[in-house]
Amino acid sequence: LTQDELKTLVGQAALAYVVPGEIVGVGTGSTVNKFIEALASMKDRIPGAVSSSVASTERLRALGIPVFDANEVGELAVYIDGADEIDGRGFMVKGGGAALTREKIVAAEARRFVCIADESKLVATLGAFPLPVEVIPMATQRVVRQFAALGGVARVRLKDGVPLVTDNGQHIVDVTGLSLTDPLAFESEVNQWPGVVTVGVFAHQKAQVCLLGTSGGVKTLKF
Ligand code: DER
Repeated sequence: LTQDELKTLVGQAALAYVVPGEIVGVGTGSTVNKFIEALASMKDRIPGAVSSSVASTERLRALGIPVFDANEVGELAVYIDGADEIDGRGFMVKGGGAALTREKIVAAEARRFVCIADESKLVATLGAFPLPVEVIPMATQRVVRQFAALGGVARVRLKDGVPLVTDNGQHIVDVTGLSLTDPLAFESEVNQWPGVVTVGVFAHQKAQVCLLGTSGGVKTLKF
């Protein structure tokens, strides 16, 4: 099976976790896009969705799925999202799609985080994937220096040759050279650096379930 086929497999499998009659939390990325396509088949059985990005909102609305503002709804039963990496405890690195801040907000609203990923995302230790961190532009160089002090190399993410601007109007640095052996402590530490909006470690907002697309089918991991 190709990676695209594995993403379709887990995107469809995630429908089983959507609670009829309840608004569903929806993440961002190519795997989530497969979930959104599958969700269209259930759109008459749910009131709609809360979205973690402009990109996902556009896709949901294009399929006739109403999108609510997070402030309009209370607790969500489930949040479905992808990951750049996920370890054996359900801790994740996210932000490859530049939506990490709103993803963490919507994830925090949900009782259960169901991660959908192809098998390439499952790792023993987080940190091989360049860690996304959303920063206030004024603080970028200070944050770069602080990561350098930890042995990390932080680079401002560019789009068409200029710094990418997130849905929140901020910048992103991607950090290589880190080995995240204590994701909970690392997330707490970096999140309070001046100028950091969100660090792309999802340990405090970890996944409880991971639907992993493998050549042998969908594996359900529980954390
Ligand atoms: O940006 C994100 O956090 C996405 O969920 C990303 O981590 C996964 O995107 P993909 O499904 O396109 O690999």
